[in-house]
Amino acid sequence: MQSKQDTQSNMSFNDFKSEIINDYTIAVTSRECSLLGRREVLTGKAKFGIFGDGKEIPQLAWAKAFKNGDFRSGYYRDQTFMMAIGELTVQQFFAGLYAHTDISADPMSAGRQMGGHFGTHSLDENYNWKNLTQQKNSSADVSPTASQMPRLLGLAQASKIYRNVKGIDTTNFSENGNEIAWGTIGNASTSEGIFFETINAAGVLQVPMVISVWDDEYGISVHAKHQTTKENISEILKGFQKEDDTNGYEILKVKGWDYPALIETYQKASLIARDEHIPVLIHVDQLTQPQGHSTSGSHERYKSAKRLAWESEYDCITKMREWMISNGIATDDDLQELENKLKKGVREGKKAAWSAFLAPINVECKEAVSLVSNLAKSSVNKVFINKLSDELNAIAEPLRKDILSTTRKALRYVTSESSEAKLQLQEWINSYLSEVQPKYSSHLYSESHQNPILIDEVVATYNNNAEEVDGRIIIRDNFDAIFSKYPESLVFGEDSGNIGDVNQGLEGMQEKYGELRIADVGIREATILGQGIGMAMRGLRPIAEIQYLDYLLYALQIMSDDLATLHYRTFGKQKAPMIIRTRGHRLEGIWHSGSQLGGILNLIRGIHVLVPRNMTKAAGFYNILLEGDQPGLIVECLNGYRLKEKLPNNLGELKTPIGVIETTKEGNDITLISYGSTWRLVEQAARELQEVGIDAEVIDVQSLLPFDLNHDIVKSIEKTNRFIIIDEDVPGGAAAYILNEVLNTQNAYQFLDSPPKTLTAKAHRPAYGTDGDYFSKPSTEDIFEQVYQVMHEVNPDDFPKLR
Ligand SMILES: Cc1ncc(C[n+]2csc(CCOP(=O)(O)OP(=O)(O)O)c2C)c(N)n1
Ligand SMILES: [Mg+2]
Repeated sequence: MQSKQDTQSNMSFNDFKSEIINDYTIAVTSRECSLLGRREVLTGKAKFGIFGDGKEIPQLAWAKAFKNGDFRSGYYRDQTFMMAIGELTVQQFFAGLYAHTDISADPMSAGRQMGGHFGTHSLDENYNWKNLTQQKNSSADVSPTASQMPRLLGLAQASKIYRNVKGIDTTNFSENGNEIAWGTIGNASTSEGIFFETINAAGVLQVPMVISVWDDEYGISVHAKHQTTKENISEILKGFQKEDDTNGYEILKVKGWDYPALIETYQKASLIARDEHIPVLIHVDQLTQPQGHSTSGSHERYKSAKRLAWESEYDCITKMREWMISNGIATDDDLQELENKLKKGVREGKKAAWSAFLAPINVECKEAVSLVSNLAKSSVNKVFINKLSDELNAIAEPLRKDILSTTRKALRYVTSESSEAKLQLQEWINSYLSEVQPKYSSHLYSESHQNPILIDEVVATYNNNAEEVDGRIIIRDNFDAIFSKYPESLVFGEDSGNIGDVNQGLEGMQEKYGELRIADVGIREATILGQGIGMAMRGLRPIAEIQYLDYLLYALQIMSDDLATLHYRTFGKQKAPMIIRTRGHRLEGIWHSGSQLGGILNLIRGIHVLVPRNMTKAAGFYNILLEGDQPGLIVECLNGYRLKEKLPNNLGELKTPIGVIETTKEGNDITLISYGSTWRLVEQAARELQEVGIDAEVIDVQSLLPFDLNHDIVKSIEKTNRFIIIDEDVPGGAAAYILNEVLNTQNAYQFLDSPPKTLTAKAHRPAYGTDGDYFSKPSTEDIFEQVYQVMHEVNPDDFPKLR
C-alpha cells in the first residue's frame, strides 16, 4: 500500500513527466511543421520558407519563464516558442506560409508577412487596447536582421516607467513594471551595429530585458569566424557583466540541446530581470539548423561533413529524446507512437490550412469563369474568350491574380461590343477589386475613430494684449501643458533632460516632471527611435527627440522598416503612436542643413510627416497627434525658436489639422507652394512681387504626409492657372513629391496656362556659412525672379525681362 506521501510524490512525478511530454509534443510538432513547410515551398504551394528547426528546445524553456504581460521581440526562428505560449497552431503556421489574407486564419499578419514572422494582437476589432497584462505578447517581427533590437529596448523601458512613474493608468499594460521584454537574435545578426547599440543602451538604462542569442555558428553560409570576434558573443560582451557596484548585465551561457540546463537558465534569467530590472544576455550555443538556412538553398554546400555529422548528433530534439529515455520519462516505443500521432496531426493541420486558403478563392474563381463564359456567348470573339475561361477553369488551385488577369483580359475582346454580360463582368471586376485590394493594402495608417485626420482644428486664441514671445517659449509651455495633461507622455533625447533641449524648448520640464519622463539619453538615434516604438506599443505616449533632422538618417532604417510598417504588417492589430520630434531646415553646412525630406517622405509611408512653419503650428501638431493613434514626425523650424510669435492662451488645446494646407496670402496671378522655413522666404518674396504688380497666392502645405486631403491646392490653381513649388530639398526631392500630388492626384494640369515649375536647392549638400546657404538653397531673389520669369512669359509688356 502506498503512503500518502508516496502518492503525492508519484503525482508530482507524473505531473513532471506530463509537462515534459507536453514539451516534447510541441517540439516534435514544430519540427514536423518545418519539414512539411519546406516541402510546401519546394512543391510550389508556398513562395518561401524559413523555419525554426534546430532551435526548438531552448524555446520551450523560454516559454516556461514567459508570463502574461511579457513581450517578445524576436526573429524568424521562434515558431516553437509561439506554439508553446499557445499563440500559433499548426493550421495557422501553414496559413501564414500560404499567405492567407484572412486575419483569423493567419493571425500573425493576414498573409502580409512571409511565414516565420510572428505577432500577437494588442488591439481589439475596434482598435482599442486589449488588456496586455492578461495575455502573452509578441511584437510583430521584421526581416532586417537585428531590427527587432531597438524596439526591444522600448518594450523593456516601458516596465521601468510603469514601475517608477506615478499617476499613469496601468490597467491594460503593467503590474508594477513586472513585465520582461524578451529578445531573440541569431548569432550572426549580433554583428549589426544596432545590436551593440541596444546592448549598451539597456545596460545604461537597467531595464528588464532578456536577450537570447540563438547560436548555430552560421549566418546563412557565413561562419562565425567572419562574424564575431573570438567567435563567441558572450565572451566578448564580458565587459558588460554587472558587478556589485556597477550597472550592467547578467550574462549566462547554456548549451542549446541541454533541456534541464535550459530550464534552469531561463528561470534564473527571469528572476533577475523581472525583480531587479537587470538586463540578461543568454548565449545559447551548440544549436543546429537541420534543413539549412531557408528554402533558398542547401547547407550541404557550405557545411563540412564533420559539422553535418555533429549537427545530426546534437540535434536538440534528438538530445531531449535521449534524455527522456535515460531518465525514465518515456520509452523509445512510447515516443515512437507519440511521434507518429503528431506527424499525422501536422499533416491534417496543413491540409486544413490549404483548404481554407483555397475555399474563398475557388468561389471567386467559379464566379469569374461563369461571367467570362457568359460574355463569350454573345461576342464575336467567343473563341478567344472561351479559351480564357477554359484556361482559368482548368487551374486546379487558382490565385486571385489568375482570376483578375483572365477577367480583365476578357474585356479587351469586347471593347466595341455592348451586352448585358459585358456590363455584369465590368461591375464584377470593379467590385471584386474594391473588395480584394484592401486585403493587400489596408491599415497603412490608422483606421480607427482616433485617426488624427478625423480630429478637428482648434485655432490658436489670444488675449487682447497677447505678448510677443520667442517661439521656444510657445513650444515649451505647450509641452508643459502636454506633460500635465497626459501622465503617460514622456520625452527623451540627446540633451532633452537636464538642459531642456538644445533650444530650451523643454526648459524646466525635468525639474517638474522628473528624470524618467524628461530624459537625457546617449547619442544613439536608432535606439532612441526603437525606445519610442516599444514604449508606444505598451500604451505610453513617447516623444522621441532626434536632435537635428540631419541625424534622423541613423534612425531612418528603424522608422522605415519597423515603425512605418507596424500597423500595416499586423493588419491593424498592433500600433505604436509615438511622436518623433526633430528640428531642421535652413541651417548651414553639409550636415546641418536639415533638408533631406524627399528621402524621408518616400521611406516612411505609414508615418505622418508634419512640417509646421512656426512654433504655434508645431504645438498644434503635438496636441493633435497625442489625441490620436497614429505615429508622426514633427520637424520644427530650427530658426524659429528665437523668432517672435504671439503667445496663444490655449496652449495644450490648440490643434493644427493634419492633411490640411493653409493659404497664408491670397492672390490671383500665381500659386506659390511651400512649407517649413522656406515658407517665410516665399512670403517675403510675395510681398516684394506685390510691389511690382504680381499678386501671388502663398500656400503653406504644413502636412506633407498626408498631403492636402481636401485638394485645396488645385482650387487655388484653378484661380491662378500657374504654380511654383519652392523647396529647400534637392531637385527631385520633396518638390517632386509635391508635384506628383498636385499634377497627378489633384489633376491640376487641366487648369495650367504656364508650365509647372519647381524651385529647389542645388543637388549638392548646402555649403557652410551665409553665402554657402545663399548659393545652395533658394533665396528670396531666386523666388522673386522665378515668379517674375513666369509672369514675363505670360505678359512681356508689363513684366519686361529682368536679366
Ligand atoms: C539587414 C539584413 N541583412 C541581410 C539579411 C539577409 N539575411 C537573412 S537571415 C541572414 C543570416 C542571419 O543569421 P543569424 O543571425 O545567425 O540567424 P540564423 O538564421 O542563423 O538563425 C541574413 C544575412 C537580412 N534579412 N537583413
Ligand atoms: Mg546563425
